[in-house]
Amino acid sequence: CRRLSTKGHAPQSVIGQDLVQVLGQSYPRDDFTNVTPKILEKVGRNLHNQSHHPLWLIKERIKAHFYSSYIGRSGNPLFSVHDNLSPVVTTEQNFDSLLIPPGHPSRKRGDNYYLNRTTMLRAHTSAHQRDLVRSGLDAFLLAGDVYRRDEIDASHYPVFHQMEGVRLFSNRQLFSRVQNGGELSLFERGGRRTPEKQETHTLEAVKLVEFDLKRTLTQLVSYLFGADLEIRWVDCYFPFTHPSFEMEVRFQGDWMEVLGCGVMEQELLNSAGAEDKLGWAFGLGLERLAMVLYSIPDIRLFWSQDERFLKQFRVQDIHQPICFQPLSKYPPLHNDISFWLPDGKESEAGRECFTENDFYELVRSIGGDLVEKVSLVDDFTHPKTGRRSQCYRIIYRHMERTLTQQEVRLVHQQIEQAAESELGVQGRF
Ligand code: FA5
Ligand code: MG
Repeated sequence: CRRLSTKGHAPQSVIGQDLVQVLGQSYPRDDFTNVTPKILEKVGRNLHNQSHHPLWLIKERIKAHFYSSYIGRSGNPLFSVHDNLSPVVTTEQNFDSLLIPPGHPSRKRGDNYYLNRTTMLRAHTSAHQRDLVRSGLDAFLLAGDVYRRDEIDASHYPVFHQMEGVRLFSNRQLFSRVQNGGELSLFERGGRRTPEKQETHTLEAVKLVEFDLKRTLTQLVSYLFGADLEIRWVDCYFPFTHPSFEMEVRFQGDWMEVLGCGVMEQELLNSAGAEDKLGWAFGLGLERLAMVLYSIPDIRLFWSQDERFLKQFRVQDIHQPICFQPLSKYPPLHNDISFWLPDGKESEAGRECFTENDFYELVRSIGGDLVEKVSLVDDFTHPKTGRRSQCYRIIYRHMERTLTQQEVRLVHQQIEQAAESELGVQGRF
C-alpha cells in the first residue's frame, strides 16, 4: 500500500491492494486500474483555484470577459461558471454521454487514467456537458484539471487544465436579430448530414450558431492577447460536435492548437432534455493560452512552487499586464535507453501489449518533473529474427537548479531496471 504525502491540500489519496482512495471516496481496483501515486498527488491541487496562480489568473480574466460581454435579460451574467466539479467521473460521463462509441481509440487504457473499469480521472471537461445541460443551464463555463497518458515534452503534461464553454439557443434567441426571423426554424425533417451540418438542423440555423461560436472565441482571444494575434480555423472531428473546428494561434513562429469546438450533436442535447435547442461548445487548454500570453517556456513550470515564478503573477488587478521574466533555464542532461520489445501482439483479451505510452508513464512515475522530454530516436526490426528494438532519449532538467551527472545516473538506472521488470522489455544497456 503506497501512501502519498499530499502536503496539506487534498484528502489523502491511497492506492491499496483492493481499493483506490481519491478525494475521500474508495473505488475497488480491477484489471483496468492504472492510476499511479504520482498522478494521484496532483488530484486536489486545483491550480486553477489557487489565488494568483497563472492558471487562476487566466481563468479569472476569461470569466471577467464573459461576465462583462454577455448579459442576460434581467441584467445578470449570461454564463454561469463552475470550477469545483470532481475530476473523478464515470466512463459513461467521459465517453458514452458524448456519443463516443464502445471500442473507440480514445478509450484505450494506454491513453487514460482509470480507477477501475467504470471510473476514471476525466480526460476532458466535456465529461460534464450533458449533466450541466440536463440541470437546466443554457450558457456556462467550466474549468477543471484533466488527466491523460500522453507523450512528454514542453507543451504536454499528464495533468493539465481545460475550460469548457457551452451556449444553447432556442428558435427565438437565434433568429430574433434576423429580419422576418420568425419564419425560420432550427430543425428540418428528412435532411441529410453534410460536411456543413447535421441531418436534423437547418443550414441557416447552423451557420448562425457557427458564426456566433467563432465570433465569441475570436473576441475572447483578442481580449486576452490584443487584436494582433494571428489565428486560423482548422476543420476537425469530434464525436460530440458537427461541424467541428480547432483554433490555432501563431506562437514562436509555429501554429499551436489552443482549442477544439463545434456545433453540439443534437442527440447529446436530446439526451439532456434540450431537444428544442441548438448549441455550440468549446474546450480550451488553459496552459496553452497561459504559455502564449506569458511566454512560459515549459508546461512543468505551472506545478513549480518556486517563488521566482509564482510571485510574478501576484498583481493587484487581474487586468494588469504581466511582464513575465522567464527564469533562466538550468542546463539539461540527456541519456539514451535501448531495449528489445517483448514478443507477441496481445497479452490478455483486449489489452494492448507494450505501448509507447507505457514507457512514458514509467519514465514519469520514476523521473517525475526531472524529465523534460522523452523521444523515440530509433525503432528497428532485426531482419533475421524479426525482433523489434527501440531507443528513447530522455532529457533531464530541473526547473529550479542544476542537476548532477550522478543523480541523473541513479534515476536513469532505476528506469532501466523498472522497464525490464514491469514492461517485459530486454535491456540493451
Ligand atoms: C478536447 O479535449 C475536446 N473535449 C474539446 C472540445 C470541447 C471539442 C467541446 C468540441 C466541443 P482536445 O483533446 O483537442 O479536445 O483538447 C482540447 C485542448 O486542450 C487542446 O486544444 C489543447 O489546448 C489542450 N490540450 C490537449 N492535450 C494537452 C496536453 N497534453 N497538455 C496540455 N494541453 C493539452
Ligand atoms: Mg486536439
